[in-house]
Amino acid sequence: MELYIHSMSPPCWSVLLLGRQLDLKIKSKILNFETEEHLKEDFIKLNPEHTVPTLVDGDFVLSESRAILSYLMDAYAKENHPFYPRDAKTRALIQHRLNFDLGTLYSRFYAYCSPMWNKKVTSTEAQRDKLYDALGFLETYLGRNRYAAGDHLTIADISLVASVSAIDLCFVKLEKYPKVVAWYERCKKELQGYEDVVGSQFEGFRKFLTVPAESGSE
Ligand SMILES: N[C@@H](CCC(=O)N[C@@H](CS)C(=O)NCC(=O)O)C(=O)O
Repeated sequence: MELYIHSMSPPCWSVLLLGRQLDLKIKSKILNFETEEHLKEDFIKLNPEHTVPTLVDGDFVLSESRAILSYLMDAYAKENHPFYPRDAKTRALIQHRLNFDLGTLYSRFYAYCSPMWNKKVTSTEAQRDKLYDALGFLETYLGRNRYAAGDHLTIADISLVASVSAIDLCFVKLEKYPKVVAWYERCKKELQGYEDVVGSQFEGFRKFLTVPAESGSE
């Protein structure tokens, strides 16, 4: 299997993290965004949306990190693996959290934080407040369970921890969300290879950031 990635891409982190947990043989193909390798014809043929991560498994190609997480579980993990159990309600909760991450948490992170590296746009207070609301929703979910979708790690945690790591590295203050902080610390310890895949990227990523003075949750 080959996985097209960028090393500072949170959606790529989640797939790489799952690969580490399952010990999958995934060959990373790093795309250089500065030279627009992701816009070259060969890659567009694979993924018309030119996004990473993009997985190539034989003649099967899949983008969208959360779809890739589900696919890898179905195709390569043992039956009824705790990361993605068969039970309909558990799976529905996992899917809910993955969709919450895609449509709410990560998208609000991107709206508020991307101006820190993409200087062409600015973010608003309303966007900041929306991101805090999303962290508040995650706090509520983690008040019900120790992990995002129940009492143990699942692919929902792997996706969400990549987003929360990105939020953290953009200096958004998380202290107002103690359950999020405790869960984040727990995931960092429990996920094999977290430091290598994610933690090691913080310093390099932060070099690209211009942080607004008002950044913070008060
Ligand atoms: N929802 C997608 C987002 C993928 C995405 O936007 N990736 C960014 C990097 S973080 C990218 O490839 N950007 C390049 C582009 O859009 O041309 C996922 O989770 O895979």
